[in-house]
Amino acid sequence: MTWDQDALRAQFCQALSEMYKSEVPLYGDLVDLVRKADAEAVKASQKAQTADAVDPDDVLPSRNRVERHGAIRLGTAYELSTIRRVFAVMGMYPVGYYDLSAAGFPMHATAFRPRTREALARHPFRVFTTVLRVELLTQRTRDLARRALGRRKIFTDRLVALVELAEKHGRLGPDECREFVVEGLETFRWHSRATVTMDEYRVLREEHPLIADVVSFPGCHINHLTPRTVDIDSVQKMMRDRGMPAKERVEGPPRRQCPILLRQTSFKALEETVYFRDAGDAFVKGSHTARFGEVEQRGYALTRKGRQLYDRILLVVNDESARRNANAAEYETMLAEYFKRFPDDMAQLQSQELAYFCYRLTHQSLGEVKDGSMTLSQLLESNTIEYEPITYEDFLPLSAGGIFNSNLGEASLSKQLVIEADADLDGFQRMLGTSIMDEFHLYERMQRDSLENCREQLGLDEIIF
Ligand code: OOG
Ligand code: NI
Repeated sequence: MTWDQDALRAQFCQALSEMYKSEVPLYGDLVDLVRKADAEAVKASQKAQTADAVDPDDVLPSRNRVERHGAIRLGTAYELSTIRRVFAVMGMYPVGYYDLSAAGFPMHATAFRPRTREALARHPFRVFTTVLRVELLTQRTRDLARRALGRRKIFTDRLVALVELAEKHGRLGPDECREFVVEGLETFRWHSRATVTMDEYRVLREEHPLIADVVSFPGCHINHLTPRTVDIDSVQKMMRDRGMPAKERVEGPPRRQCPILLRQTSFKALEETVYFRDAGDAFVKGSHTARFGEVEQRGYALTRKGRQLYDRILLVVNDESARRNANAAEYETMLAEYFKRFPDDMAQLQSQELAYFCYRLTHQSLGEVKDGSMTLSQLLESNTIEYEPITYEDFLPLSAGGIFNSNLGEASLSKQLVIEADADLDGFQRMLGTSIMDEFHLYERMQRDSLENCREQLGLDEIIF
């Protein structure tokens, strides 16, 4: 068998999904709802063509069915740089920097994910990975965190050995791949026995619930695993109809003809029984709230210009809804109203350079050879070239913030300190041991490569964008 990173990533994600299903059965229910909602959405859009039952698997791109993102929270530079090496074995690399301090979280993050169109199409597994900024904690909490984190080991020795092997040989054999999945799962597994005492947990929690979640356990349990749907409003309705503890509204942009970026909703974190050490090293029963369920719908990747427009509109909506103390329904109305400023038409998104697209030759143009240079709009007008939107493969910190908030309630002694902190990309990259790739750069490259392909096939010297 040949070395296939994409297959290893797919296997790992599948195994993680099975593990999480057994840990959090509500996650399994949510995956079922997504399947139902997608089947209905596909059926509705095909009603004109056929009266037969449709299987969404036959209609949706295969990646949609298996697509998941997860999230983990780490404590130290060693943990971050090691998880980077683990993910690299599966073809997942750090893309994008997310500063969460502005929302009051003493953490920053990146997303590990595949980078190329081909790898994303084969399996787009991604993991949002945050790391604690200990320098933003109060002295007492910092000491506690350092002590607890210094004692734990979140990777098995065998996993680290397999990573070293993969780095040395540039591949793993079939047996090693199977072992890698088994050993890797251990890092993400839930542990109900805390490494701290209940008093220590309380101190951590009082400063911020997320600090307690990062510091108190022997592993970095996956805190949610998110399936992708094509109709999030329908999933949201189903969740609420079934009495799942769903959030009041879907986060992110409103429903549109041309979906952009990312829309997400979630059900609230579960209260779970955990055991804390007491002074005599026996275990006492307590509880912890961290793991939740989430679902996402992905739309077009926006250019910097598009993203700025999106951020501006959202800021106005958030300001105004805060001023008016708007409820969920009022917020929804405001969102729809203000987003009328964001073109909802594929041709406008393309011509105004608000979103990224992949270009290709139309059927009628195949084989045609032209000379010299032509502008992209000439080629579009003459129906020589067509385009399709590039999917947004990243995250939305603001909506992540919303999800964090809804799951963790009120908090924080040192919140002001955190909110006033600056982003620290350099510090993050030092902990990571490598640099982070800029997500806009990746989308731009996909767009450019697709145009370059067209240019070559048409035999042109240049396509003027
Ligand atoms: C990460 C939250 C970020 C998302 O979907 O935006 C995230 C966390 O809760 O640790 O997963
Ligand atoms: Ni998420």
